[in-house]
Amino acid sequence: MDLISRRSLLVLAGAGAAGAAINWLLPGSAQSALGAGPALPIPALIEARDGQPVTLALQTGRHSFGVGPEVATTGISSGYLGPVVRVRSGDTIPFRVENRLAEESTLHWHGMLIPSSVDGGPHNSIRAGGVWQPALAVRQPAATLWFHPHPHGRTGRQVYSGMAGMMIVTDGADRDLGLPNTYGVDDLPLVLQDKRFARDGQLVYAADMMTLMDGMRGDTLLVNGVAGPTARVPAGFVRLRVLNAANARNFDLRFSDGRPFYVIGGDAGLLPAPVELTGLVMAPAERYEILVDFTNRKPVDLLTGADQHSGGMMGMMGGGSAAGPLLRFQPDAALPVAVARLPRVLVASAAPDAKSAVTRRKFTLDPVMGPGMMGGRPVSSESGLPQVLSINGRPFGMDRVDATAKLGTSEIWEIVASDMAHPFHMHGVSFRILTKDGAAPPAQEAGWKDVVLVQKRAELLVNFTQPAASHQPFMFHCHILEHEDQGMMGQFAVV
Ligand SMILES: [Cu+2]
Repeated sequence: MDLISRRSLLVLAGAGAAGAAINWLLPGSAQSALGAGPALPIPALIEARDGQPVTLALQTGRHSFGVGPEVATTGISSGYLGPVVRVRSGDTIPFRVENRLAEESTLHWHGMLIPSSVDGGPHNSIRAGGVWQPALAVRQPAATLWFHPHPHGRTGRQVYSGMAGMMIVTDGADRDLGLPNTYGVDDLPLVLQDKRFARDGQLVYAADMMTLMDGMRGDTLLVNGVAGPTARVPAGFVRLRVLNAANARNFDLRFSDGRPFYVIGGDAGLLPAPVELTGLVMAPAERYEILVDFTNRKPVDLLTGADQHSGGMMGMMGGGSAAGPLLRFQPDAALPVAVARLPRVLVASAAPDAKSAVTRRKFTLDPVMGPGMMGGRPVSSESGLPQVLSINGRPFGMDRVDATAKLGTSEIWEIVASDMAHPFHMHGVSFRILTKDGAAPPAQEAGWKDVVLVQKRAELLVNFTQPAASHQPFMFHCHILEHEDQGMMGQFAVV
């Protein structure tokens, strides 16, 4: 299949997206040249257009991960994972989310700056068989975002079984920067995950206490839902939109030949200039856009080291996060090179002004201390999980608002992690990292973000631009999903 005919298969909003299963597209037919693994699957692209409905279906399915038989999974308009939805800043997209599961769910738009009424958190529950129709007004700069279920107490299990998709925001200005932007050719989504499989090939989600405390981790590394794929790429600069969609593990990325790569964007948008690195740690839910130079036409593997932050909580666990290759890149001289030089300047951004903050708050991410912690804690009726984790000593309470910010202001939020590193996320906002463990953040984390890996302490300058009524507040939580489900989550209103 050539590139033209493949692109013509891209699913357009309002047409083929009306709830039909979206088939994955494969990047070229001669994929297996050097890599032994399968071709990197490229999710179908939905080009959303102002006012045109986009349907996404939460559904069960079957999927082959490339390491065993086809097994039971879930997906979003797909047997596993979901499409990439590309939206334009300034447009308003009427989404139709169909919950075809046999249980309650939600669909949270992670990183979107939208009011809490359409955020897709636990307060936007969709009953089994139900439909939710939020209109999303896209008013934010170009960025790589994502969407996943966020039901009270069941997020870990639902995301693990396969429901996650990428959202790309374009704003017009990003097209003039000289960045690779041909989807599936030199602009590739990479959804990183780790899974555990039983002997019969079924996905294992172990809800025992040991797993819950360290987070659900696996020994099989996946990219876009398959193990050990190969991506055919042009022999020039290629843009990788990397999403850590794992439940709990941090990825420690580098290339097998040690080549440098260039971070051009973080969670919430592009950086002022490319940041040259040879290694990059990505916490759960973080996104980075990176440019990689394949001009030398040599195949190279993207690797991850072991998760240095695994096994910390109460010292109970012994790790269990595999190191190894994620995928192989095979440069192909037959593919057109659109970008042969590294752009020097990207998007101007002012330094964060800590003096603009109207107040300061402190949140400590912690186990609930006290006797009986492993036995006698209250059990969530939704998840059946003991609520043993907390923020400021209080497990998540759906009816309790933990902070109220004033719309249009900024605050400094100090986040403290006493026991292990926690990836901290806030809904409905972007923030700047002022300090991480007492120092300025590294350049790749100095832009606008919505997730920060807190090892000991971080100070964030948070912009509250979206309204959230107290009966329907935004969430702030640890993005180790088993921690979230066990109570390491709070709620804030913006009024
Ligand atoms: Cu955590």
